Amino acid sequence: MAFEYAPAPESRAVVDIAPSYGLFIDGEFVESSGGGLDKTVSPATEEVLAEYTRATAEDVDRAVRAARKAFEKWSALPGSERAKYLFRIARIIQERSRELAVLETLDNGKPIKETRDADLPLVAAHFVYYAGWADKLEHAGFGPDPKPLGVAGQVIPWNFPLLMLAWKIAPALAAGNTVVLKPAETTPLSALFFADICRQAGLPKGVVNILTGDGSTGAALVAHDGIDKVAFTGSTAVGKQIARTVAGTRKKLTLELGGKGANIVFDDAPIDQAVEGIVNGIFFNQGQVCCAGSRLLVQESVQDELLDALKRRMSTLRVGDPLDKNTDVGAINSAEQLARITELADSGTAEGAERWAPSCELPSQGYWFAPTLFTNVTQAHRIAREEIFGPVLSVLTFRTPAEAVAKANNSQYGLSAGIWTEKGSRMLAVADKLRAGVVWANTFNKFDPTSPFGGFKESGFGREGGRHGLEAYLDV
Ligand code: TAP
Repeated sequence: MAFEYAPAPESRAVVDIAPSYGLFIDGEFVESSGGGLDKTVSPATEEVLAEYTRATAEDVDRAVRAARKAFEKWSALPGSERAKYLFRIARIIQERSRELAVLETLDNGKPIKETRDADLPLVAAHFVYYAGWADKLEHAGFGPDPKPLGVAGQVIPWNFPLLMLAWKIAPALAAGNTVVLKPAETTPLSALFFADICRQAGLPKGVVNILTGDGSTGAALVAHDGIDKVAFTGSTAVGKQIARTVAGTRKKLTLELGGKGANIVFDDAPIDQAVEGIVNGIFFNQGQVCCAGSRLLVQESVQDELLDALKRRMSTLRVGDPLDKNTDVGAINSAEQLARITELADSGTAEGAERWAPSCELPSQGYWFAPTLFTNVTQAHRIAREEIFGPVLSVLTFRTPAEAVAKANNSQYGLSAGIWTEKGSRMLAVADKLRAGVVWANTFNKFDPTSPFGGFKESGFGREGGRHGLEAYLDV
């Protein structure tokens, strides 16, 4: 049965969204040279939240020029001065975190519990962490006098809009670069609020420029002659296109692409703890996470016990109003994403896997998908190979550690993996053999600004976070 709901008015009141937004170029919100307006909607209610501007190639050129001009002075500032701005940005983010958490939840559809407790604290932590590096670059292990690259063109997705912005902007600025960033078309608002935070922090004009728009804006930015560095997070298909555009130019490139993470549960694992990790691995942010644990590999001897416990736990997940603090699973980000998830899940049934979902009422308005589990999955099934980017878990089994490793590595991707076992020696031995950029042991989806993150194979190259994240923005 479906039900109607309206977002809690008291939470909505903490954020003041303007009816429409311009582009943020050279420290000002300005009109486009002719790109027109698009609408961004709340995926939970389909309510229009605001109109934003679609940047043209001419706007891209204006923003890159502004960033180039600002680069001269910004890169010449002592690192300790750049650090002051980054610390100031971090502090303002902390002060405005309630407002930003509600904004992100409205525009993205993810539960407020997550924006409040995961996204926003991590965003502030990233700026604090890289502020700390700004005056210590010569000690970062990249030689005595590392130089910034210049202007960075950054394109980010919709799954963690403000956090992906922080991952890109904080290290770039700390290293002395200036940036032009394009957020995804379905989630432009937190980047526009971030532009306001840059003004509030007194950041020099042109150091950060925000261009809203669709894929064509991203393509124009990546292709622009005036940028020295491209940083992209998103789908592998677009990542390949970008690599082709950048090939043969002076531009340095980092790509953070898709994944099909294996969460491996051995028979000696603490089952209740593993169940929590599996749920967190695939239902956090509705599974719209590049490092999601979307393939569960369970040792045959504990399969029945684990699946019973997992189904019981999935039955307790609360799906619905993302602004409700008790909600575990929010809305899918867009109608297009919902259609992709639906199509892939249907292929699972068509190819012979067994589908299960707890009974749950989904709201009648908005984009929703119930937490779903597939058993009897083989490695040939599309749901075992393709990134679903939704709350859908594919379960496969194994008998020996060697078989677990072989199945985990049998993927075009290599971004993340999880291991659940009591044995430390097994953790280390298995982790060593997994071709995944991040391997978690007895936990999943844990992030920290000090830790590098990135993929192998078609999950991309380059690392974000930690000392390694600076390297992407320095001429070393
Ligand atoms: P993408 O199309 O890759 O979008 C990511 C970003 O790139 C967005 O800002 C997008 O703009 C922009 N973009 C699109 N085409 C571009 C081009 N030719 N040149 C430069 N920039 C371009 O991802 P999506 O369509 O939102 O999602 C599709 C699938 O990608 C998902 O189902 C999921 O599997 C995967 N995905 C992975 C990740 C991560 S973190 N690995 C993140 C998002 C999606 P617009 O959105 O404004 O068009």
